[in-house]
Amino acid sequence: MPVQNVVKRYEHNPILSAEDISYPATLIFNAGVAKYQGRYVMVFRNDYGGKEGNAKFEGTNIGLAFSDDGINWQPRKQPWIQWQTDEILRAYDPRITVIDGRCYMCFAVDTRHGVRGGVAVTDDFDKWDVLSLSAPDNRNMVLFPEKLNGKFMRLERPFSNYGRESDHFDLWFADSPDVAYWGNNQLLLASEHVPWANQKIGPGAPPIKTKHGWLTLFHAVNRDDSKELPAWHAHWHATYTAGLMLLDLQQPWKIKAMYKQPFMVPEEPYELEGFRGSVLFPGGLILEPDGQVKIYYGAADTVECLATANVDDLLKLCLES
Ligand code: BMA
Repeated sequence: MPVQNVVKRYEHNPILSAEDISYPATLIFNAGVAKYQGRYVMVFRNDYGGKEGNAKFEGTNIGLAFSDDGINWQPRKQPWIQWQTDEILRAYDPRITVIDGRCYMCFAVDTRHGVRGGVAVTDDFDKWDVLSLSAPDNRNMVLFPEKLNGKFMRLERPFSNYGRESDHFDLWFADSPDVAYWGNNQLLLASEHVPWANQKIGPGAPPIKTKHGWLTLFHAVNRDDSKELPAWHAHWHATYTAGLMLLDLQQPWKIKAMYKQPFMVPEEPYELEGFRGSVLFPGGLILEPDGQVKIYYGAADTVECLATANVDDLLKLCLES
C-alpha cells in the first residue's frame, strides 16, 4: 500500500496552537503524548513573547494539556515548567513515556556550556524530579516503555562536531539500571544511512511495542542552500521529515527493518509555513487497542498536529520495503 494511503492527517489539524493557550504563547509544538491514568496527556513546548514574522522570543516553557480522546485537548491554565538558573537557560522538546505506572519525561536543556539531555519523572504533573542530565552535547532522548533485563532503555542523539562534517549527527542507543547512570552506548542509525537526508537525524517518538519489534519514528534533515524556505527569519534551508523503523525486540539497538523512503514529509500549509516552514517533527506515538496508531508531531515549529495509521500497515511498510 502506498504510504499516502497508510497515513491519514487529522482533518482539523492543528490539534493545539497558540490560540488555545490562556498564558503568553506564540509557538506550540514538538510535544510528547502518552496515555496516563485513564486519560491522554500532552506535554508541549511553548516559545512565547514573539509575533509572526519576528524571530525573537522572550523565552520557552513547557505546558500541559489533557484529553479524553487524544484529539480534543484542554490545556492547563498555567505553564508547567520554566527551568532557568544561572547555568540552565531553558528546557524544551519534551517526550513522555509511561514505565511501570510512572511517567518519565525526556527533554533538551540549553545551558551556558552546551546542550544536555535530561530525564525526569512525575506522578502527578505537578512535581518533577530530574533523574539525569547528560554531558553535552546530547538531545532528542526518548525512553522505551518497558525495561529489558531490568534495564531502562533510551534512544538519543549526541552531537559531536569533532571530525564530523557540520550537522551530521546520528541516532544512538543506551541503557541504564536506574535512569541516573547510562551506558552500553551503541550507534543505532548513522545519518548517512538515511537515503533521503543529507544532514542530522535523531529520535522522534518513543517506541511502541508490536509483535514484530519496537516501532518508532525518527526525524531526518535535508538541507538545500539553493532553496529559501518560508520562515519568520531569513536563510532557512532545512526540511525535516519523519522516518519509520522497526527495532529488534530482544536487541533494540539493532534495526530489524526500516521504511526506505520518508514516512511523512511536510506537505500541508500548516507544515510548510510558520516559524520554520517544512519542519515535521514527530514526538509521540500511541498504539490503541484496535490497532490504530496516533502520530503526534510538531509542524513548522509553530503548531502541534495529529495523524493516524493502522499498526499492521506500518509494519508492512517496514518489512516489505
Ligand atoms: C532542531 C530542534 C527542534 C526544531 C528543529 C527545527 O534542532 O531545535 O526543536 O523543531 O530544530 O527548527
